[in-house]
Amino acid sequence: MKVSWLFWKTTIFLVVISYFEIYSIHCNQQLPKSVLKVLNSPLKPHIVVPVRSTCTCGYRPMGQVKIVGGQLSEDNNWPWVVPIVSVANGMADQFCGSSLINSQYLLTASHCVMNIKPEDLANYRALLGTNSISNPNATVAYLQEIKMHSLFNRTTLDYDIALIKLTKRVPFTPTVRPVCLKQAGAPYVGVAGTVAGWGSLQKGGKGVDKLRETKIRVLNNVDCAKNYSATGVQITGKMLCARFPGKDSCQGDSGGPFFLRNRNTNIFTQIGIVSFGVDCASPQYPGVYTRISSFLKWIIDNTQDAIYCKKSF
Ligand SMILES: *[C@@H]1O[C@H](CO)[C@@H](O)[C@H](O)[C@H]1NC(C)=O
Ligand SMILES: *[C@@H]1O[C@H](CO)[C@@H](O)[C@H](O)[C@H]1NC(C)=O
Ligand SMILES: CC(=O)N[C@H]1CO[C@H](CO)[C@@H](O)[C@@H]1O
Repeated sequence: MKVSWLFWKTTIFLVVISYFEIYSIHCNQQLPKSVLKVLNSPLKPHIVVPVRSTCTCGYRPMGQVKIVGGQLSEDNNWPWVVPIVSVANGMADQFCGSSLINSQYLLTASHCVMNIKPEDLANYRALLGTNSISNPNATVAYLQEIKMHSLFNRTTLDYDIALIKLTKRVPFTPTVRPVCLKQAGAPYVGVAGTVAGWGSLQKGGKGVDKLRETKIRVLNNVDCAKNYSATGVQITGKMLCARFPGKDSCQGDSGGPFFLRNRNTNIFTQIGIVSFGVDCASPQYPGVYTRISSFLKWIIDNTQDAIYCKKSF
């Protein structure tokens, strides 16, 4: 008699559990804590992309599209390319590049911001809506917080990625717009894209006022590692290499975006962040970029309070 009761108790318990399991799968709802305790099974955490707006990422008004290697960009050519300037000396000194990825965050390289202390954030500005540092019409944004990747290595420059949170949400306009981060078509070997920055045109040179852009082509990591093998530099899976003979990103371009155009939709997607190279424009040493496809979850996790445009991921 007792055994039988235990049997029924167990059966009812299992039925209840299965019910909740089925319920949780079909309804995809948050279960009450008590039920979770009973189930005691790891519910797979899923990535929650922050609130989406109806805006379009990676889009720029047509009629301005004009890409020739190494040319001066038209002003407002790239609504998501944002210069970070230092104003510590009383003037705007070009500091690093970045890209607008949502309503309140810029994506840049960790090595750009690794020496900025929280109390020094007031010495920096982000210039929105312009491709020229001296443009008086730029929308000036202030920096609130820097989020570096915890695994960033200053020696190897692995995990060279960081987020800059602005003090306020940025209204999107035709000249201020985020780039998409959706990584369809990775790993991109052989694909050509654009890198844009204000860095020097030659090694050791001074930065330029107006944004410049270059078309470069993605190379596979194995060949890239061979090119770097004599230097002791490690090309890791978190990196992506690209080159174009005679044209490369240079110092000062750091943190800026490397992006691709979808030929069918004319939508631009960022796939890399300018990280490092040995010499500027050296065919022997391709430019090395942070591979964004490796960091989508990290980006989403660290920008939960932002608004993304639809199809950002
Ligand atoms: C700034 O805006 C004014 C007024 O719209 C315009 O006349 C001027 O050309 C702009 N300057 C630059 C550098 O874009
Ligand atoms: C950075 O990488 C080097 C070389 O792999 C390693 O020796 C060092 O411990 C790393 N530093 C950190 C802080 O992880
Ligand atoms: C291993 C190696 O040296 N690979 C390439 C490095 O870059 C030069 C210049 O582009 C190539 O010719 C090599 O094949």
